[in-house]
Amino acid sequence: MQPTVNLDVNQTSLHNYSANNKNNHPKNSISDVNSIEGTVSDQVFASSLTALELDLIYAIDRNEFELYYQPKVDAKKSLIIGAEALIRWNHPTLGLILPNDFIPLAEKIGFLNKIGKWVKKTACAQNKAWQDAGLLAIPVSVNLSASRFMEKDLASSIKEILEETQLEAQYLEIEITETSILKNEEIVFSLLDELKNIGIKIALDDFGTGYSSLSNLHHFNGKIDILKIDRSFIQDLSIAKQEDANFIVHMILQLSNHLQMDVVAEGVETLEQLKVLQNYNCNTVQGYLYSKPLPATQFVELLKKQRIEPIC
Ligand code: G
Ligand code: MN
Repeated sequence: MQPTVNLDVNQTSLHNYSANNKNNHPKNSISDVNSIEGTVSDQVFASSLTALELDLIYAIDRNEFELYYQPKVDAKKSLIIGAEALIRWNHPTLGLILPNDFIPLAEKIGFLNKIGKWVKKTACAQNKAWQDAGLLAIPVSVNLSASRFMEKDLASSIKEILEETQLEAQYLEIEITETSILKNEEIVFSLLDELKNIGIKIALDDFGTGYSSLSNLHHFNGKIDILKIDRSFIQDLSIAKQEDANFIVHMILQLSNHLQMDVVAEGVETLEQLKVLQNYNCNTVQGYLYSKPLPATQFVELLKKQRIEPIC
């Protein structure tokens, strides 16, 4: 049985990692970890999984997931005003695996719900711990995949996590992609209302990449608080050549201003990009120019300083 995913890791170690490795898993494993929802026979189910998928099932119990945090910055004041929590998988033999390489697998084996809950709970508990330690109080955002919208318990599960971790709702933000919204508008709308009632802010992630985005945006008036301009537009910003990207970003900023939505420019990597954004009055940015996503132990050092300058 060969893993079928294209992993951005050492391929040799991946191929050496045969399905026989599952003998290393604890006995009665699948029932024990209680991770798979549904009534499929454990054995049949287990034998249909790749080695990597099996590993995924154990990753939470083995403490292999980790959240990294990337600051959102007020570039005018050089202040950290938020953070995005991003999941990473520290695989015991394959090393660091990025979400694009395992979230689709998790979705396939019905494990996304569980990972989603782990992410929210960990981000909320971490944020609360930072606040309790007297550090800067900032909202931390988590990413929600399209399929999570189809699950009925989402709002109540978020409420539960907030209660459990004692984090105030204003310090949790949810990032959703516009494509996921366009797919199931009705369900999404009622969910957005529920989340709004809890007091959570909603950001539209990768904005500009879905086709009908601009014309549809006014439908989300009052439902979406923040637009995150996709990094593909930011990458093309230029002072010398006022090309399409400048125009599109300027237009998104004007529109969001009109709709009273805040804007975050994501993937800002250069001072030139920052300059163009600031010329258009966009001061909230996220990207390598300030910081890569960092493990909690390193992010806390940024939080202590509160201020952050571009890395030049
Ligand atoms: O889709 P979303 O915006 O949630 O994706 C966040 C991803 O973008 C993370 O994996 C993060 O590592 C990556 N990222 C963050 N800042 C930058 C940046 O400045 N440039 C690029 N190329 N990627 C970035
Ligand atoms: Mn995001």
